[in-house]
Amino acid sequence: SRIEAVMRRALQYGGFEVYYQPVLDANRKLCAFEALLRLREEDGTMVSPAVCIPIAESTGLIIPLGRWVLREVCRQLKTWQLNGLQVVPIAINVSALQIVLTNFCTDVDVALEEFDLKPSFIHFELTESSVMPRDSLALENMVKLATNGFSFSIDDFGTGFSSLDRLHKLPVSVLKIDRTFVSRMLDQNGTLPIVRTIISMAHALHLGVVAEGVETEEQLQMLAEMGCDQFQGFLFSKPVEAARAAILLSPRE
Ligand code: G
Ligand code: G
Ligand code: MN
Ligand code: NA
Repeated sequence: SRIEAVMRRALQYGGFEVYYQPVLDANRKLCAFEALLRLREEDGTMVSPAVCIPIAESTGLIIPLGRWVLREVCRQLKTWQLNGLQVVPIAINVSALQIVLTNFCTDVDVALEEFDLKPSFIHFELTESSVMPRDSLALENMVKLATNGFSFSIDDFGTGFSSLDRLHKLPVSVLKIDRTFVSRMLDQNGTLPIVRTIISMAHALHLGVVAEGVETEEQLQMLAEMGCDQFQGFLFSKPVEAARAAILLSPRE
C-alpha cells in the first residue's frame, strides 16, 4: 500500500515522530507521559497511528518501528535529563507482536544501555488481547522485564476478553480504563457502573487505575470521587510534541 511505502521511507530517512500526552494525579501534578507515534508525510500531513499501526502489524514493520519508538523515547528522556529537567516515566505502547519476540527484552536492554537510563523510567502498555493467550512468550518476557524494574499497564481495559485469573498472574501494576467508558460515564444509563467496578477491582488487586479520555471537569470530579488514581485526556492536554512536553517538566534540584 501507499502508507506502507511511506512508512518504509520514514523508517529509513526520518518522518516518524513521538508525541507525548501528560498523565496527571488528582492534584493535577504530572506523573508520566504516554508516548504516541505520529507519521509526518512529505507534504506535512500527519498520519494517525490508528492507520499506520495496523499496517505496520500486518507487514512486519511493527518490529523495526517498535524498536525505533523505544530508542526515540530513551533518547528523549536522556536529552531532558542532560538539559537539567526532572523526568517522569514514559509509557510506551507495545504491540502483541513485539511482546512475544524472543529478543524483546534484549531490544529493551540495548535501548536503555545506550542512553544509560533506569528501567523505572519506562512503562509498557499492552492490551488485554495481547497478554491473554496462554503459553505465549508474552508472560515470560513480562516477568523478566518486571523483575528488572519495568512496569506494565493494561491499555483499553474492559474492551477485550479478560481472564481475571490470567490478569492476576501477570506482572501488571496499572489498569487504564478505556476512553469509551469514560466518555459515556455521565450519560443516562451510561457506563458509570462499569467505571466504578474497574476502579474497585483494580484497587482490590492492588493495582493503580488511570482513566483515559477525560474531557470534562465533571468526568474528572466523578472519577476522583470514585478513587481513580490518575487521569489523561483533552481536559489537560492532547498529545504534544517533545518541545511542548518539556515545558511541563520541572528543573532538577
Ligand atoms: O494517538 P492516537 O489516538 O492516534 O493513537 C491511536 C492508537 O495507536 C493508540 O491507542 C495506541 O494504542 C496506538 N499507538 C500509538 N503509538 C503507538 C506505538 O508507538 N506503538 C504501538 N504499538 N501502538 C501505538
Ligand atoms: O489506544 P490508546 O489509548 O493508547 O490511544 C490514545 C489515543 O487517544 C491518542 O491517540 C490520543 O490522541 C487519543 N486521546 C487522548 N486523550 C483523548 C481525549 O480526551 N479524547 C479523545 N477523544 N481522544 C483522546
Ligand atoms: Mn495506550
Ligand atoms: Na487506550
